[in-house]
Amino acid sequence: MTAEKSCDPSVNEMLQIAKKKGISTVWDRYRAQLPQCGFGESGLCCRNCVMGPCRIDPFGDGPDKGICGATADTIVARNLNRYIAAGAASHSGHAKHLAHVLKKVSAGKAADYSVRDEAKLVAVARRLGFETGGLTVSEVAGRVADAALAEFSEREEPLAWVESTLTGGRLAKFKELGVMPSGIDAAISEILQRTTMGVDADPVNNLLGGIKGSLADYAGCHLGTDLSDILFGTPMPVFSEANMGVLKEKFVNIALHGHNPVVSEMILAAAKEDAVLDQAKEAGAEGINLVGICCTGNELLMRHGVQALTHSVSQEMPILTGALDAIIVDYQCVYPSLTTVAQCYGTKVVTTMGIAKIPGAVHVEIDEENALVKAREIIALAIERFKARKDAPTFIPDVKSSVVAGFSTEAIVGALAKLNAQNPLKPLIDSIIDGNIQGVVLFAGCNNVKVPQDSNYLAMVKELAKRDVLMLATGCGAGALARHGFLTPEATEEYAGPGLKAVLTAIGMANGLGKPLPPVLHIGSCVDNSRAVDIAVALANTLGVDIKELPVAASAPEYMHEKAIAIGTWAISLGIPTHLGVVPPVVGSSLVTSVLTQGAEDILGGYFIVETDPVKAAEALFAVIQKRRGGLNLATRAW
Ligand code: BF8
Ligand code: SF4
Repeated sequence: MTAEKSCDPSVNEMLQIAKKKGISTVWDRYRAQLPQCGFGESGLCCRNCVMGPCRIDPFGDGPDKGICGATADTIVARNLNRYIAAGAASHSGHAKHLAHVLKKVSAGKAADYSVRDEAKLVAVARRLGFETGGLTVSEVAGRVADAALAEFSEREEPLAWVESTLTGGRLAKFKELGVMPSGIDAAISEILQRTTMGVDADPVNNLLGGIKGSLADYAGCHLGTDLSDILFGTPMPVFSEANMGVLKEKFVNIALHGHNPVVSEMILAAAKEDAVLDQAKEAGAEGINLVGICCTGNELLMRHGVQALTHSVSQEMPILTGALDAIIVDYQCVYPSLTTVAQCYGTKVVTTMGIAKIPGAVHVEIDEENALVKAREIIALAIERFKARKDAPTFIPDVKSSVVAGFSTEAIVGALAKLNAQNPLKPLIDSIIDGNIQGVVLFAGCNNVKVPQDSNYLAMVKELAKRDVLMLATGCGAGALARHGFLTPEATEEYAGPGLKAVLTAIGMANGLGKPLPPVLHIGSCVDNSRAVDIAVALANTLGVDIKELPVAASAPEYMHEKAIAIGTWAISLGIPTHLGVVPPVVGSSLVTSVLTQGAEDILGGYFIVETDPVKAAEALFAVIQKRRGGLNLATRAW
């Protein structure tokens, strides 16, 4: 029964408790929704004006047009665009927040924050074409922050974070298609306009608008990565652990959840202060144990080795241990149900952002000007809850895996430089050419209640690893693989094919690890999918080809969020074939479906592969890699 819900043993342990106590979880609420609306599932429901809602009968028995005359193709394309706009608003809202922090840092107005990575600041400034000689760190930070903020509104020229980070071939393609965004917010607002009643009824033109919106999302993601690295440090390899076994009964356990390191970095800083620790000890705790959920967790894991508690669909579960004293959230992917479950246990749910409040939570607003003071206040709430529960029994599953994370682009290049200091990419390129590495697949995205948690990731990684495919992972996908021990040298020993194992061992040994690198490199949170692009662009430029010719692919095997749809769309636009393990809500239009899964290949080089069977999906991605190897005149292999 529970295996249908999750492959994670600690989640299944918690589900038993939920059942015993009659606590409703995401899986119960999913069941209550079944059967889900077929019109919504196929993208055929339009609510874009109040003459509606309108729905198109996919079987041709009912209406074939909305009241205004919009067809199935129009409605499906418009709905897809709105997902993309919402995804882009989320990623870029996160980036804009960071840009404001950097701006305040440069003006001396956010004393708790600083530029922790000056080298990255200078690298980003130079990439944008700024002279940095003779300028102070604050001055350079101010210019980068201004350039970042200027990305949002309408400008006369294309987005700097698109133009300065992609291959010439991609930029030429986007100009040819007229999809280069000239402002992130402008692109989002353009989608909202063109999809209102009576504007863009042409489905293909709408899809081009969606591509433009997705490129705005890409810019937001890349900005998010760059600015986080500048403010909080560029990740370098770290060792840590993942899963609910990281909770400690005798500690004040605090989970940090959401996306933006702006809040969680302050909680981390406050938790290290002697006075705060003393407060915890006075309450009878041995210390403060910070752990991460979802992408905030990824940000902390990547930069500080903070242990990962759980991800995405299982975010309610750690509360059932009784040992979680507080969940501090910023925004995005936070289930409102957390407060309902928390009420049964006394766990404090603390919201921190004005745009993201939850009924039943305590709200402590964190501004850049008061961040540390507020962080201390929030930790005090967690300590208070610890005091109340310290003599009560806890049920912490004895389940955790070790993890190696922290593979920023800089960290990967640094590790490769130990093999070839002059030309760090050469060992990787040589391995792809000689076939020890067949290609590279990026795993991204979420868990989705419609898929047994983690099952698709696990099956696909096993299939691809044994066929010598190197993998990267972000977001809750990386989290899934972390919880199941796939981000370890031991996983390379167990699952990698001989070629991949040899390469990862050579890199691991050259870096003093004494063991291979993991078969899947954790490159960060969901905005950090931009790191995968940086690697692909560097490979393409070194080889003198475009991204659409590289033996690379992506997979979102259990995605659910609008952000993931935006990322998937820019991935195919960048020329990366992208697998979706959950059927997207577009099947109500055969035109839109065929453009996204077939036509896009001719136009963009990338396209979606929709496959719910993970082994078949892995086979499809391997076939993509082989086709592209053939295109580069490299030796190919059968499945
Ligand atoms: O931005 S993978 S569930 S946490 S949307 Fe959300 Fe999905 Fe997780 Fe990260 Ni990405
Ligand atoms: Fe119906 Fe057209 Fe209004 Fe959509 S925009 S709800 S299809 S009338």
